[in-house]
Amino acid sequence: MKLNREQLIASVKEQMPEKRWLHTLGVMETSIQLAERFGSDPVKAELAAILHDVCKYWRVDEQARIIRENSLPQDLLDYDKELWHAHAGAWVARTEYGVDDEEVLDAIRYHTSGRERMTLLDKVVCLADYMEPGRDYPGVHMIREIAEHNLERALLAGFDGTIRLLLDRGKRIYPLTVLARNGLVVELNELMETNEQ
Ligand code: DGI
Ligand code: FE
Ligand code: FE
Repeated sequence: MKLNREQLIASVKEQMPEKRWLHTLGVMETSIQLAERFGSDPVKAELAAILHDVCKYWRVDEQARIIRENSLPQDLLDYDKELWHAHAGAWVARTEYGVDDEEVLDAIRYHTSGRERMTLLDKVVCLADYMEPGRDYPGVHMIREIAEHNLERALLAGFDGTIRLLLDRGKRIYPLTVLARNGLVVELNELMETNEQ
């Protein structure tokens, strides 16, 4: 079903509590800003943001079913349930909302875990999720400040915080998150080397 922007917004809003909808509005606004600041497509960024948490509040067994029955990465099921809504959400965006732009689908799919070679759009949506105005956790001000001028460095600070939290709680880290973090370090080192030349 292909909905226009207003219909899409109304449908997504219906599927989550008010608080999570306010978060989604924050991610929409921040994704557009970051896309404009760092040269990504604001229309795609907003679309990915609208849908990024579409099934966050669906029952977890339903999220697991989507992963099992549609050949999504099965190893997700061995890791924290918080990771599931991103992959399930991309599947829902494609099959229930008719989104066919692979870049947008990837940005939804990897907004929680990240991945090794994140696209500009992946980074924008993932960072917007970390720093939208409603977010309040130690370190968020620093991330917002870094994001004024450096997308990769700000996102790295975000992943580092998540990884630290998972370590402190004795949880496992999904391998894509480690690859995403390492990938950003490599990108930042390469950028520094180019600047030195
Ligand atoms: O859906 P949101 O709450 O807006 O944010 P999100 O999609 O980034 O979910 C983040 C949560 O997922 C965060 O509380 C940490 C948790 N999580 C559990 N295991 C992992 C993980 N996050 C990452 N990046 N990697 C993991 O392995
Ligand atoms: Fe999410
Ligand atoms: Fe989110």
